[in-house]
Amino acid sequence: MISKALQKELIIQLNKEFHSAYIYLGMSAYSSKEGFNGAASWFLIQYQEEVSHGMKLFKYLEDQNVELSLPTIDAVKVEYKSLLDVFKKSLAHEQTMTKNLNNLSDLAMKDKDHATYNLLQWYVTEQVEEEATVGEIIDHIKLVGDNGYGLYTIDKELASRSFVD
Ligand code: OFO
Repeated sequence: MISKALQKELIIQLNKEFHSAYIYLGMSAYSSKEGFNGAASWFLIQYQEEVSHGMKLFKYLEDQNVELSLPTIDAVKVEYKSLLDVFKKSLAHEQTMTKNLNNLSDLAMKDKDHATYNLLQWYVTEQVEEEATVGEIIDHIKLVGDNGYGLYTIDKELASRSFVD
Protein backbone atom coordinates (compact mmCIF):
# COMPACT_ATOMS: atom_id res chain seq x y z
CA MET A 1 0.00 0.00 0.00
CA ILE A 2 1.42 3.35 -1.04
CA SER A 3 1.46 5.92 1.77
CA LYS A 4 -1.06 8.76 1.45
CA ALA A 5 1.73 11.34 1.22
CA LEU A 6 3.44 9.45 -1.61
CA GLN A 7 0.10 8.87 -3.38
CA LYS A 8 -0.43 12.63 -3.43
CA GLU A 9 3.01 13.24 -4.91
CA LEU A 10 2.59 10.50 -7.52
CA ILE A 11 -0.66 12.07 -8.68
CA ILE A 12 1.20 15.38 -9.04
CA GLN A 13 3.84 13.55 -11.08
CA LEU A 14 1.12 12.00 -13.25
CA ASN A 15 -0.10 15.51 -13.98
CA LYS A 16 3.46 16.64 -14.75
CA GLU A 17 3.95 13.83 -17.27
CA PHE A 18 0.86 14.94 -19.18
CA HIS A 19 1.93 18.57 -18.82
CA SER A 20 5.30 17.57 -20.33
CA ALA A 21 3.44 16.04 -23.25
CA TYR A 22 1.58 19.33 -23.69
CA ILE A 23 4.86 21.30 -23.59
CA TYR A 24 6.28 19.09 -26.36
CA LEU A 25 3.14 19.51 -28.42
CA GLY A 26 3.76 23.26 -28.20
CA MET A 27 7.40 22.79 -29.17
CA SER A 28 6.27 20.78 -32.16
CA ALA A 29 3.84 23.53 -33.17
CA TYR A 30 6.59 26.16 -32.88
CA SER A 31 9.05 24.09 -34.94
CA SER A 32 6.47 23.46 -37.63
CA LYS A 33 5.61 27.17 -37.80
CA GLU A 34 9.32 27.97 -38.32
CA GLY A 35 9.63 25.42 -41.13
CA PHE A 36 11.63 22.87 -39.10
CA ASN A 37 9.48 19.88 -40.00
CA GLY A 38 12.04 17.36 -38.73
CA ALA A 39 12.11 19.03 -35.30
CA ALA A 40 8.29 19.22 -35.37
CA SER A 41 8.14 15.47 -35.91
CA TRP A 42 10.84 14.87 -33.23
CA PHE A 43 8.84 16.82 -30.65
CA LEU A 44 5.65 15.05 -31.66
CA ILE A 45 7.35 11.75 -30.86
CA GLN A 46 8.52 13.26 -27.58
CA TYR A 47 4.89 14.20 -26.91
CA GLN A 48 3.89 10.56 -27.49
CA GLU A 49 6.65 9.36 -25.16
CA GLU A 50 5.47 11.64 -22.39
CA VAL A 51 1.90 10.42 -22.84
CA SER A 52 3.23 6.87 -22.51
CA HIS A 53 5.12 7.89 -19.32
CA GLY A 54 1.85 9.29 -17.97
CA MET A 55 -0.03 6.13 -18.91
CA LYS A 56 2.59 3.90 -17.29
CA LEU A 57 2.14 5.77 -14.01
CA PHE A 58 -1.65 5.84 -14.40
CA LYS A 59 -1.69 2.06 -14.82
CA TYR A 60 0.58 1.59 -11.80
CA LEU A 61 -1.62 3.78 -9.60
CA GLU A 62 -4.69 1.84 -10.75
CA ASP A 63 -2.96 -1.47 -10.02
CA GLN A 64 -2.14 -0.18 -6.53
CA ASN A 65 -5.78 0.84 -5.99
CA VAL A 66 -4.94 4.49 -5.57
CA GLU A 67 -8.01 6.69 -5.65
CA LEU A 68 -7.16 8.99 -8.50
CA SER A 69 -7.90 12.66 -8.86
CA LEU A 70 -6.97 14.36 -12.12
CA PRO A 71 -5.99 17.99 -11.53
CA THR A 72 -5.95 20.62 -14.30
CA ILE A 73 -3.07 20.47 -16.74
CA ASP A 74 -1.39 23.89 -16.85
CA ALA A 75 -1.53 25.95 -20.04
CA VAL A 76 1.57 26.11 -22.22
CA LYS A 77 2.96 29.23 -23.91
CA VAL A 78 4.21 28.48 -27.43
CA GLU A 79 6.90 31.16 -27.43
CA TYR A 80 10.49 30.43 -28.43
CA LYS A 81 13.29 32.48 -29.97
CA SER A 82 14.98 29.88 -32.15
CA LEU A 83 15.56 26.16 -32.68
CA LEU A 84 18.41 26.39 -30.16
CA ASP A 85 16.13 28.09 -27.64
CA VAL A 86 13.43 25.45 -27.96
CA PHE A 87 15.88 22.59 -27.34
CA LYS A 88 17.51 24.48 -24.45
CA LYS A 89 14.08 24.89 -22.86
CA SER A 90 13.45 21.19 -23.45
CA LEU A 91 16.67 20.31 -21.58
CA ALA A 92 15.84 22.68 -18.71
CA HIS A 93 12.41 21.08 -18.47
CA GLU A 94 13.86 17.56 -18.37
CA GLN A 95 16.33 18.61 -15.66
CA THR A 96 13.38 19.78 -13.55
CA MET A 97 11.61 16.47 -14.19
CA THR A 98 14.73 14.59 -13.10
CA LYS A 99 14.75 16.55 -9.83
CA ASN A 100 11.08 15.71 -9.23
CA LEU A 101 11.70 12.02 -9.91
CA ASN A 102 14.73 11.96 -7.61
CA ASN A 103 12.66 13.57 -4.84
CA LEU A 104 9.92 10.99 -5.40
CA SER A 105 12.48 8.18 -5.25
CA ASP A 106 13.72 9.59 -1.92
CA LEU A 107 10.18 9.51 -0.58
CA ALA A 108 9.60 5.94 -1.77
CA MET A 109 12.88 4.86 -0.21
CA LYS A 110 12.00 6.58 3.06
CA ASP A 111 8.65 4.71 3.05
CA LYS A 112 10.47 1.43 2.24
CA ASP A 113 8.03 1.20 -0.69
CA HIS A 114 10.09 -1.05 -2.94
CA ALA A 115 7.48 -1.43 -5.68
CA THR A 116 7.10 2.32 -6.16
CA TYR A 117 10.83 2.85 -5.84
CA ASN A 118 11.38 0.23 -8.51
CA LEU A 119 8.89 1.90 -10.85
CA LEU A 120 10.51 5.28 -10.28
CA GLN A 121 13.92 3.91 -11.21
CA TRP A 122 12.56 3.22 -14.70
CA TYR A 123 11.76 6.94 -14.97
CA VAL A 124 15.11 7.98 -13.52
CA THR A 125 16.94 5.87 -16.11
CA GLU A 126 14.76 7.27 -18.88
CA GLN A 127 15.69 10.80 -17.77
CA VAL A 128 19.41 10.08 -18.18
CA GLU A 129 18.80 9.07 -21.79
CA GLU A 130 16.51 12.02 -22.52
CA GLU A 131 18.92 14.59 -21.10
CA ALA A 132 21.84 13.07 -23.02
CA THR A 133 19.92 13.04 -26.31
CA VAL A 134 18.73 16.64 -26.01
CA GLY A 135 22.19 17.76 -24.87
CA GLU A 136 23.67 16.23 -28.01
CA ILE A 137 21.15 17.99 -30.26
CA ILE A 138 21.97 21.30 -28.54
CA ASP A 139 25.69 20.71 -29.20
CA HIS A 140 24.98 20.10 -32.90
CA ILE A 141 22.84 23.23 -33.23
CA LYS A 142 25.55 25.28 -31.50
CA LEU A 143 28.13 23.90 -33.92
CA VAL A 144 26.27 25.11 -36.99
CA GLY A 145 25.16 28.41 -35.45
CA ASP A 146 23.02 30.40 -37.89
CA ASN A 147 24.20 28.47 -40.94
CA GLY A 148 21.03 27.67 -42.91
CA TYR A 149 22.40 24.54 -44.54
CA GLY A 150 23.65 23.25 -41.19
CA LEU A 151 20.24 23.78 -39.58
CA TYR A 152 18.58 22.14 -42.58
CA THR A 153 20.83 19.07 -42.15
CA ILE A 154 20.10 18.85 -38.41
CA ASP A 155 16.39 19.16 -39.11
CA LYS A 156 16.64 16.28 -41.59
CA GLU A 157 18.39 14.14 -38.97
CA LEU A 158 15.70 14.96 -36.42
CA ALA A 159 13.09 13.74 -38.92
CA SER A 160 14.54 10.22 -38.73
CA ARG A 161 13.52 9.67 -35.10
CA SER A 162 10.89 7.01 -34.62
CA PHE A 163 8.74 6.23 -31.62
CA VAL A 164 10.16 3.65 -29.19
CA ASP A 165 8.10 3.10 -26.06
FE1 OFO B 1 10.75 13.49 -19.99
O1 OFO B 1 10.30 12.03 -19.26
FE2 OFO B 1 8.63 11.79 -18.68
O2 OFO B 1 9.31 11.43 -17.07
